[in-house]
Amino acid sequence: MKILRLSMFATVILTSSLILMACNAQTNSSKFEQKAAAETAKTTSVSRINQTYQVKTIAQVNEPWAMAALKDGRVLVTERKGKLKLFDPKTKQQVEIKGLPTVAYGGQGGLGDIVLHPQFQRNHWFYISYAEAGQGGYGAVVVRGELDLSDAQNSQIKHLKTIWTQVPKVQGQGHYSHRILFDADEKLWISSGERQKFDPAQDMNSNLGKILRLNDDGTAASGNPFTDRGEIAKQVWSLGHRNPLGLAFDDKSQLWSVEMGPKGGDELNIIIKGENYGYPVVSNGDHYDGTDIPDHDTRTEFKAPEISWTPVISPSSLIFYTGNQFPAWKNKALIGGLSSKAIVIVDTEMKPVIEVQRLKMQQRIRGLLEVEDGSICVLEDGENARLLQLTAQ
Ligand SMILES: [Ca+2]
Ligand SMILES: [Ca+2]
Repeated sequence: MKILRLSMFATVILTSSLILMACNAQTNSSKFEQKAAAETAKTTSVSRINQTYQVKTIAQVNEPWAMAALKDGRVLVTERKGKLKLFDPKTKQQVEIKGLPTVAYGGQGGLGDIVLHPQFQRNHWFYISYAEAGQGGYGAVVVRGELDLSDAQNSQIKHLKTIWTQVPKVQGQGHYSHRILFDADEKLWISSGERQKFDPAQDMNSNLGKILRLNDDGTAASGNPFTDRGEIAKQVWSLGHRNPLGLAFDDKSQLWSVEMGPKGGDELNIIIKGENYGYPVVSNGDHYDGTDIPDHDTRTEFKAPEISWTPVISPSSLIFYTGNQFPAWKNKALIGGLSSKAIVIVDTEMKPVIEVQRLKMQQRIRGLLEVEDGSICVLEDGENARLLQLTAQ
């Protein structure tokens, strides 16, 4: 009886399959589409990860932009209106650092990124980027200073010196980018946005729309690819960028950048010496007014992104996770997302590079920072934002 039931069941399945096959006897193209979809589903299910995590709130911050970690676990946070705060995630105590310069707050501008010099323990040097007003309009600068935390009641910054300036200053207060990062050789990397002016990204007399490689005093580093093209070009490592808001090295010391696309076409790029990333000539997105920008695959002389997003994620920041609290994220790219209100996890070792997990954060995410114990500090965007900490469950 049992056998009979099973065979009847098998017959039913077989019959349904035949009916399905009959229903699907359409054009060849739809078969190919189904096959492609099945393969995508297979890849996605194989590569998808589901790392668990807990979210803790450390503090309330106002229009924060970036973070840097001290060796003792405390975290520096910049706020766009020109404040620098120091938080202790353990005690939740906070101190405001004194002596900040005047910044051009407005639009996307204000106080921006912060990094510590690789020899910070010895020289106490730190670097901040911010928007300043001047002849011609606005532009980002990078300033080096000394961070004096010796008096806990009177923490301050001293001996500020401007070591780099966006050239030229232009009207408008968008697309500064001004992400800064040190590499293992103590070279200073700056992402410089095209300031919503498009063509400067292809103009070697401007450092807008470029990724730059400098010495720690702001002079152009030796070994850069355009040293024979004038003083500004000496700073340039790569060109044709739009608004690259995230810069990070992977575990093989390869530099990556996330770039906010126009309408569509957010990009994660692998950054290669001397390459042209195509903006504004090509983009997988199009202009906001609906004007077409040819896609990357129409012009192979420009370096195409390793992965691009339409609909967009609005990438604000990028880190590669190196710690042990979240094993499934080890050596993967974590991208903060503004409009996507997410943290997007990308496996850059897969070919092609693939998104493997998306953390729904309910709020626009502005900044990411891995700290000493392998937990991850997360900055929400805007007023009344929270400084969060992701820890293992
Ligand atoms: Ca591009
Ligand atoms: Ca396009």
